[in-house]
Order: sequence, then C-alpha cells, then structure tokens
Amino acid sequence: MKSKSKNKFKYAIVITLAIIVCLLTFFSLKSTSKSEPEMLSNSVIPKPISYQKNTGEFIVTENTEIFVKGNSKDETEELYRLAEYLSSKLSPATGYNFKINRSDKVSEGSIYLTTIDSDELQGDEGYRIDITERIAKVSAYKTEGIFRGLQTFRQLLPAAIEKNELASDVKWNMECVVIEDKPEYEYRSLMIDVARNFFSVDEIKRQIDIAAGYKINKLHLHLSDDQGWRLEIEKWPELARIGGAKAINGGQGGYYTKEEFKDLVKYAQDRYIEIIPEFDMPGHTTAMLSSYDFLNPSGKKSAPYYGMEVGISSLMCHDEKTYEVIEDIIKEVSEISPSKYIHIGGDEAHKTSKEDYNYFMKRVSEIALKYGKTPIGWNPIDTVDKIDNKTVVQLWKGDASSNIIENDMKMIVSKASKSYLDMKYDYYTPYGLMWAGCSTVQDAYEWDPQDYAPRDLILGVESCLFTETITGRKSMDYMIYPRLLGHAEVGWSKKESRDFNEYKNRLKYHGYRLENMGVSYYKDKDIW
Ligand code: TNX
Repeated sequence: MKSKSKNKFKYAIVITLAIIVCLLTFFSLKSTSKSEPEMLSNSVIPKPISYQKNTGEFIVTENTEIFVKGNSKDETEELYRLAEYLSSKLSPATGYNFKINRSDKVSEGSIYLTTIDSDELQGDEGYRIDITERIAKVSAYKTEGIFRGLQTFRQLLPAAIEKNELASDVKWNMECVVIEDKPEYEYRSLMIDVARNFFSVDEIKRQIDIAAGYKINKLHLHLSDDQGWRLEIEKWPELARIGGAKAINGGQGGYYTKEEFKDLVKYAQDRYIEIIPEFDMPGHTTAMLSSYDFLNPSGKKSAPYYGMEVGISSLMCHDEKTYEVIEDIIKEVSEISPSKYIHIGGDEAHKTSKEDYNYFMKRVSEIALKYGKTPIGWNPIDTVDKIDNKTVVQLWKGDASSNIIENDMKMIVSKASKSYLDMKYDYYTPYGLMWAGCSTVQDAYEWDPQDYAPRDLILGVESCLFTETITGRKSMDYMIYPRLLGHAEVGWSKKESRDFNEYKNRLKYHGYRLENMGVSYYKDKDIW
C-alpha cells in the first residue's frame, strides 16, 4: 500500500514536470516567434501590376536548389551569376548553401530562373513570378527582368531573410502567387552628392545594393561642385588633388581614382544599375577654379570655398581654354563610363549672364554628343536657344516649360518639394534643409511626375540627396530611407494603383526588412 502511494506520487511529479517543460517550450517558442513579425501578404514595394494569391505555400529548405536556363549560353551564364546573387542574399539568414544547376529539368522544391524568347513579359525589365507548392519560378524576357523579379522574390520571404546572420526558428515560406509586373518609367534614379561631402566607394556600394532591392536602376553621382571635385582626370590632375582636398566646412575630402570609379560602375552594373556622372557647370565650379589659374579671368587660382552658398562661381564662357579642359574631362569620363548619359549641370549659374549661359550650355551639350553621350542638364537648360533636343532636362523646380514641350525634350522629374532627400521630414529632423519645405514620408509618396509634365516626355524620376548637412552612413540612411521606397513606387507602379493608406501597411512591414539590413531609417511616428 505504502509503495503504491509512493508510485502515484512519483507519477504526479513526472506529469507535473512534463507539463512545466511543455509550457516552457510553448512560451519560449512563442517569444521567439514574437520577435519575428508576422509576414504580411502582398507587401511588395514597389507594388507589382498584378498579384494573384493562390492557396498553399512554397518552403525554402536546406534541400532547395536553384536551376537556371537562358535562351543562349551567355544568358544561362548570366542567370547563373544571378542565382549566385540570390544565394548570397538568402544564405546568411537561412544558413543554407544552394546548389545551382544549369538545366531546365527542374526538380521539385527548387527555384527556377529562366528567360523566355518572347516579349510577352513586356520589355527588358518586365518579369513574371509563379510560386507553387512544387516550384518557385521567375521568368522574364531579359536577364534584367530576372534581376528585378528577384527583388520581388526576396520580398515574398519573411523579413528575417534580410538578416546578415543566422535566423533560426524561422520558416522560410512564400505564399503561392502569380505576379506579373513591369515598370511604368524606364528611369528610376537615386542621386548622391559626393561633392559637398565625400563618401567612400564602400559607402556608395552599400547604397547601390539597398536601392537595387527597390528596383532603382540609375545612380547619378554629383561629382563636382564649389566645395569639391571627386574624380581623377589624368590630363588635369589638380582637379582631384586640389579640388578634391576637402569638403564643406573644411571637412574630410577625397576623390575616386579612375580604377575606383570603374569598380563602382561594375558593382552597379552587376545590380543592373547605370551610374551617371555629373560635372556641374558653369556655376558650382569653385573647386575647378581653385585648381587651375588659367580658368580664372584674373589668371590666379580662386580661393577654395567650403561654405553653403550657391550661385557664387562661373567658368569663362568665351575662353577656348575652358572648353579644352571640359572636352578632356568628357573624353576621359566617356572612356570609363558606359552610361548612355552624362550630366552637365547647368543649375544656379547666377554669376553667368544669360547670353553666356546659353552659349556655354549649348557648346558643352555638343561636346557630350560628340563623345556619344546624351547630355542631361538641370532646368533652366531647356531655355537655351537652339540646344539639341536630345538634351534631357532634369526638372527640379517649376513645371515643364513651353520650350520643353515645343522642342519635344525628354525629362527627368525630381521636384525638390517631393523628391529631395535632403529636405527635412519635419522641423525637428536633425539633418537636412528646408528651402523647399519639409517633405514627410507621405509627401514623398503622394505625387506623380505627370503632375508637372506630359506623360510622353517623361523618362522617369529621381530622388536627390544633396549633402551639405550629411556626412556619414547614419545621416545618409536616415534621409534616404524610407522616402526612397515611396519614390521607387512612384517610378515603377501605375499612378492609379497607388494609395498612401494601403502603402503604409506595406511600408510598416518593410521597416523590419530595413532594420534587418542594418539601415538606420527614419521611423515616422504615424507608421512605426
Ligand atoms: C539646390 S537642385 C541645388 C543644389 C543644392 C540643393 C540643396 C539644384 C539643381 N541645385 O546645389 O545642394 O538645392 O537642397
């Protein structure tokens, strides 16, 4: 009797302990899953044209392989590289090594990247995603479309996929879906001013990589201004050596050697981003004028300038030496820049007479054309008499002028009040300026280039980060993100499909993604 009750007691203890273990496991699992926000269906930014959710899910596991097959051997090789890119994005958080196969005999449970020899997927950047329980497929007409599609693909996985370290206890599931997508505009750009403050190759690469995730396809580098010249020119080495010595407020200067520039171009190309170099002229040129005496009317070098003013300098517009130097610059840059475009500035030339401005911009635009480049200039370049209408106008204030419309000039829309990333979010923002007003996350989203110009003239949009007040990665991230995501959607998604209240939900989820990527974004109180 005694031993029976002893046994009962033992059982009771074992059962109680088992219950405690179960409860502890349950709560600890719950708390780990709590730290991972619940995946939001259809949270892709920029918003795809169509998103057809089906039942079921595809799960990425340690056995998942990637298959690639292009229309030609070269395309298959490029898809192989893109599979490696995808793998580099998925491996850190999952801890999986994905086997890559050059084949269309796709085994169950695999990811498949393939190009299709028909334009049904509409243009170079269009793509289609078919996620079934068996296969996760990305197809496109061109490999560029596959790259854009891969950005959507990444966003179909839980936000933890963006972590740079192992994320255990996460189920890597994607909902079954058919997505068909293509961009509204061909030109979706981020501009970084590396002249006012200089940013290293690695800092720029990091921004390229993040922006590529939101289907940005151009990076415009503002390589010269009063405060700095940032690219090595072999024929005129003092431009970089003297002109690049410092930055605004006498801060740390620097410049890219030609090799570094080529490396940046390649890094961007690998992410289907085109780098557009800008040399801002004839104003914004103190760095040039302080590098070479003969560019100045006095024959003496200008004093360097590290202040905040604009409109303080001008090149000599009727001196052939000026054009010799400019031609050498454009020639050298054309040799290392595969971009179709070169940006020749043309803004705030307050120290140049209108007549000189017209003469100068027309000549420089012709030099660019001579080297096979399409010139881009800030408005008022559109007011230059008889300028070649291949010149693209970058609209930063005002509306499309009658000149633009009559001359049928193409435009990039980057209105300061909407797409300047250096405008403060609100009065309390620690960085930035306010000359075009504050620009909230909502302001950055709720606009359309067609508010300022006719559709058929618009190439696309650009977000501009001027850096008078921005010195490092933290302030850069804070001003760019999350506004760039809104701009990316303005450039990619159809106007009719955009609604801020709906966007806010998707953006909220992207906060976790940005966080996992290590981006110090601005946490708008209305959203986070
Ligand atoms: C205007 S935008 C400028 C830049 C300044 C910027 C500051 C443009 C074409 N010129 O020189 O850096 O404002 O927001």
